[in-house]
Order: sequence, then structure tokens, then C-alpha cells
Amino acid sequence: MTNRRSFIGALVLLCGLAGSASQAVAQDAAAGNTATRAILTVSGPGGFTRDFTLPDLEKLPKAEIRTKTPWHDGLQHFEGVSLQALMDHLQLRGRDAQVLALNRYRTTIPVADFAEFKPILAYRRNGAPMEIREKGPLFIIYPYDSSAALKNETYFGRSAWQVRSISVE
Ligand SMILES: Nc1nc2c(c(=O)[nH]1)N[C@H]1C(S)=C(S)[C@@H](COP(=O)(O)O)O[C@H]1N2
Ligand SMILES: [Mo]
Repeated sequence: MTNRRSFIGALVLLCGLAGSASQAVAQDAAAGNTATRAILTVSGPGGFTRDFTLPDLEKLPKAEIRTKTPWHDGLQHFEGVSLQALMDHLQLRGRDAQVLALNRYRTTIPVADFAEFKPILAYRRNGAPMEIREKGPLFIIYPYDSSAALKNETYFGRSAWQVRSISVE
């Protein structure tokens, strides 16, 4: 009787623990605990792959761009990491970066753009993190106002929002 009762007690306890653990995982993925959740995966030649949380990205040297964009009203202030700095940090080399977004949008950015135009992987807009519904958490931003060459569909098309992964090839 006592054994049976403690067995049931243990079972109830275990189910409770498993339940709250899987709940935590689900909440992380859905609501987006950006402190612990990988929001970016960067991959490269030779099977290289690295996950980044938001704090991981914030530890890299910060780059800022002030510009108007086709997607926002008025002058915007973006903070993030320069794509060139991200490549340098990971010692990645390649010709093209294949960018995949949460909404499955894909675009190819020539790596030469990184040094030439200094686009950033923005994680804050006007001082605040970007929600997924605001095209966050990561948005590739070029300094559109700095050059007439950037104000066209080529560079708007490379400006992926809701970026989830970048693969250098
Ligand atoms: N995640 C994501 N980023 C994206 C797109 C998209 O569909 N999804 N469209 C791209 C293209 S092709 C262009 S020209 C611009 C279009 O922005 P618009 O839809 O606001 O005109 O955003 C780019 N970034
Ligand atoms: Mo486009």
C-alpha cells in the first residue's frame, strides 16, 4: 500500500517535471526568450556551423546606421553587427552569403557587399529590439541614404528581415 502510494506519487512528480520542462522549451521557442534562444545560425565551408543568441550578437562590436528605409516612416537608427565583422569574427571566407528568413524568403548577398557598403545585421531599431511582427529580430540593413547606388530593388531585395540563417559559400 505504502509502496503503491509512493510509486504513484513519484509518477505524478515525474509527469509534473516533464510537463514544465517541455513547457519551458515551447515557451522559449514561441514567445522567444531571446536571451537563451538561438536566433541566428551561421554556416560556412567544411561543415562549419555556429548558433547565436541575441546576447551573443550583442557581445560583438556594435555597428550603427542612421537612414531612411522603404519599410519605416522617417529617419531610423539601427544597431547591430556589421556583416563584415561577423565574417571576420568567425574567420569565414566565401563569395556569396545565402540568407534565409523565418518566412522562408531567401536572398543571395555577394560577400563583396560587406566591405563595399557595410550593411549590418540589425538587432535594434530606435533603441529597442525588433519583434518578429516588426520584421525582427534580425534585419539586414544597408546605409541606403549614404549612396544613390543603394536605393533600388537589388539592395532592397538583399535587405532580408526576420533573418534566421546565413550560409557562406
Ligand atoms: N524576410 C523577408 N525579407 C524581404 C522580403 C521578404 O519577402 N521576406 N522581400 C525582399 C524584397 S525582394 C524586396 S524588394 C524588399 C521588398 O520590400 P517590400 O515588400 O516592403 O516592398 O524586401 C526584401 N526583404
Ligand atoms: Mo524585390
